Amino acid sequence: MVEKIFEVIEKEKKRQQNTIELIASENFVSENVLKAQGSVLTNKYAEGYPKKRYYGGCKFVDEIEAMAIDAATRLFGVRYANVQPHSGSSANMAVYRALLKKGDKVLAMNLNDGGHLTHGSEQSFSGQDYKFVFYGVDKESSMINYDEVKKIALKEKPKLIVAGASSYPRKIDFATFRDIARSCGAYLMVDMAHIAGIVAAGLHQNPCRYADVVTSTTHKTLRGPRGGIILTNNEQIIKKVNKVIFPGIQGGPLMHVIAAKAVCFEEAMSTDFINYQKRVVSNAKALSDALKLEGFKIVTGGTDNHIVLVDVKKSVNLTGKEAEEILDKVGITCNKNMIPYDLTTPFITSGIRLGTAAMTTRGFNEKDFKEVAKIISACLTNYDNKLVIDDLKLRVKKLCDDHPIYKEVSYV
Ligand code: DSN
Repeated sequence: MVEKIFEVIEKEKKRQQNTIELIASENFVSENVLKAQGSVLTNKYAEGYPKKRYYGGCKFVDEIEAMAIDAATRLFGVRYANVQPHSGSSANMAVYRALLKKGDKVLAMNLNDGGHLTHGSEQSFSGQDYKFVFYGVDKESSMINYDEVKKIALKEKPKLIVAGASSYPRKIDFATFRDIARSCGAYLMVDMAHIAGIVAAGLHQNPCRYADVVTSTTHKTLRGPRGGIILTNNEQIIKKVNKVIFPGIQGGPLMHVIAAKAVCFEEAMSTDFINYQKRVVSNAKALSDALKLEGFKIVTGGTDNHIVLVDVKKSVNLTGKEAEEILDKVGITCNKNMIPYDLTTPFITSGIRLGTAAMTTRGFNEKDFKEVAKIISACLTNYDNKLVIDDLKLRVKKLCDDHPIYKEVSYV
């Protein structure tokens, strides 16, 4: 059985190496992040916070967590950080529990227009425990209409407004969200999970300057281990959040993951990382422009971040589900995604969401993404032509071979 596990890990390693990864929420971590996460820290229990633990032997993990907190606060220019959330979902749950009572009203972006399950879906604890009302995007531009958000906020008077999205390809104006929240007496929470790396690099307005509290995952554009963080400048909020995370909703922190988060925060302060994020954004524009040249309809007409949302229904008369499955056959991985005013369901969808963070880590440049656009176009219009598909597989393989993920892979 153990051998089998390592065999399958080996297969997954090859799958990652031999496919073009366009899932916008994935990335490839550095070897140091992998090393920290695969370390002996996984053996240690450390309920509590640095210097206030419920177990002995925490001298070194205290150092690790203190370094992670310090690096997170320096990276995002914020006073307080909780680095223990196991995921973005538990980070969001902690903030809701810290600021709200069950049944309180929250205003967030609806899922179809780019929101997230934990922003009020009835399938998630969020929609079950709190009364969510929603803003969406403009029917014409598919962009957030801030006047409309304000109108809804003034009418609904929510206790909390959530800004942030998982499939919105444009900049979000957090300063305006702050003004809207103030105008109706609501807290503002920003979930910056998708764009955290772009924020860290100074290429997007930093929500920590405007929001009462900011949550994020650490593994998307930020390129760290899987996990969550919570950031705030408000001492009262961090005190409440800390109590909710532990003992409220989590037990022992994952110290190996916290060490890997610390490594990622430090990496994100480097010039290399800033240049990487510049390439993530310019590569997304190149991919979007090249797809437009191929005749594809891009939701919002383009992108300001790492995401390109493609309306495959209007472009090539396929559902998102079909497009995802067809692309998978030539070695391109992406996910079907609802688009604004979609008439289908989340299992079918009219769109696919593409992201440039992972392949930019592998060294893809604008030319490579133009080639990716051509492969996507040929694939989605010739999916029943075996000769074309075989040729596209070779083109995908060449791009992958030219851009290895890791030089040293003995740790898996
Ligand atoms: N699953 C993540 C995404 O793909 O955006 C969000 O949780």
